[in-house]
Amino acid sequence: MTSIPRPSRRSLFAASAVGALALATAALLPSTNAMAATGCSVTYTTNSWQGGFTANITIQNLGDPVNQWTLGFTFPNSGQRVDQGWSATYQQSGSAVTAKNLDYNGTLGTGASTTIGFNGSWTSANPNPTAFTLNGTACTGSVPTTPPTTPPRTTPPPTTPPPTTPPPTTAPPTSPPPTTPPPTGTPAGINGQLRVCGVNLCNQYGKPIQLRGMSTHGLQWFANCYNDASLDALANDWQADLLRISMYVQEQGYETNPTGFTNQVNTLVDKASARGMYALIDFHTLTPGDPMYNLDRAKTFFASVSARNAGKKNVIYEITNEPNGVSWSTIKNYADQVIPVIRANHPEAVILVGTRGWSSLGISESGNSDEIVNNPVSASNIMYTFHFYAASHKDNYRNEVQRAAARIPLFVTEFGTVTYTGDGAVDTASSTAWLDLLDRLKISYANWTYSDANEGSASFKSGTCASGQYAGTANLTSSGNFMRNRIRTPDNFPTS
Ligand code: IDC
Repeated sequence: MTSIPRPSRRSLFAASAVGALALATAALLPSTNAMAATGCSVTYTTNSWQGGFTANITIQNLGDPVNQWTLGFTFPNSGQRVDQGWSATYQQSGSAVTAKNLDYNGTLGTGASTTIGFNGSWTSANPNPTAFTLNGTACTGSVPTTPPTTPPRTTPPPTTPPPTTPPPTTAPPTSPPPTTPPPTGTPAGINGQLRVCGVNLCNQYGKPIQLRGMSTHGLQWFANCYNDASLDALANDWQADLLRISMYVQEQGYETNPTGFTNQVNTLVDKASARGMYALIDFHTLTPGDPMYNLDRAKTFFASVSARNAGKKNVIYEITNEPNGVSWSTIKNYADQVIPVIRANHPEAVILVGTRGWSSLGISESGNSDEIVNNPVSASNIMYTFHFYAASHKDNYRNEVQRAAARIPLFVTEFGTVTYTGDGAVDTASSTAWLDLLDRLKISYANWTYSDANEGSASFKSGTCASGQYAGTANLTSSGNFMRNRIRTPDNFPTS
């Protein structure tokens, strides 16, 4: 998304020149670009904190259909700024802001709406703008009492006359691209929207389930391992329920190209969704271990991906991978700030919170789960993460996981069959003991890694991703063989 230049004489001039050009062009374009007198209706909601905010803007076209649009509004306070936007290209001159459609959301039929948003900053106060224009027409329209002309996505047209009350469908998708439901019979198709129930993860029927799947390696290094062929193999040959999408923040990751990595994550969410897998979005912090170092990046990233994926039932958010060298109260403080950013856009999604000592529930830094039980994150529908490497972490870790699992909801978002270095031989006895325990407790897991990295934890032999041959066992490492055998056994998800 465009970064916004600070106002100057030059940018003011440039912006008004562009505005004048747009007006002149509109007069020459077909009538589909003109707004009818009834105009538009805009809903602008914000989630604000000291100095910053996230804004979501739903634009409804109440006039003739358009195939491109520009929304205009003015901030009431001079210290308010757009910093990073999504689903539109933003420009700001002084207090005046315009947001222009992107390719995929330019077309708005009569009654159709679209949602865009941005992260902003403020200095003295943060009142919402109240007057909006769409293609120059004031948005004074009220929301029509009839449902939008686009049909609700899941309900086929009724054969009997429609009831007089609007159908009790879910809210219209808040962000593009349009969400298609996961395919029938797939893990996401069967289980639908997940919810934390007590210490378990429950499916749409309120029954505890366990998801079993794989984690990507760092997207910045192994992008060539994540494509239609590899994800077909994961969904169909491995029968995996879950893809964890590991987006490193440092080490040449997100911080070097926020837009590029955000898009890469969204593309993989779509590929997992199309195959009926759950998509776990991992904000892969590691070094530095203090999640607060990445707080602003986390807010920006999660505001964007949660708005973009809000219509999906198969998306889970992991807000920090492995905090280390910091207290539980620091992690909790981070969680208390990041969770509301996601909830503002995607209220029903399950959110996963990392724990102290590289997500060891504190054990690797001489603590235990009591610190979480005594001071839990103040949000519902969340789970705590636990990570282990089977050749390094054994009985004392297993005992604490068993103890913690009775008291707090756990999700193993990452584990290895090898040592914590990510390399070495598979410890089959310890890996088996771990997975038997997780199966018994119905704790979901993702294995590190579904990649061809040259290290013992990788599932594929080096060079596999270049060859494009993922299905079957020919290119698997020992770890890959072990994990494929564990994951592809039947799930038997409850369906009522
Ligand atoms: C490791 C990778 C390795 C890479 C390194 C870089 O396997 O190829 O060079 O990260 O930081 C974790 C981390 C995970 C580690 C993994 C293995 O979440 O990023 O991946 N590990 O060391 N925690 C415990 C182990």
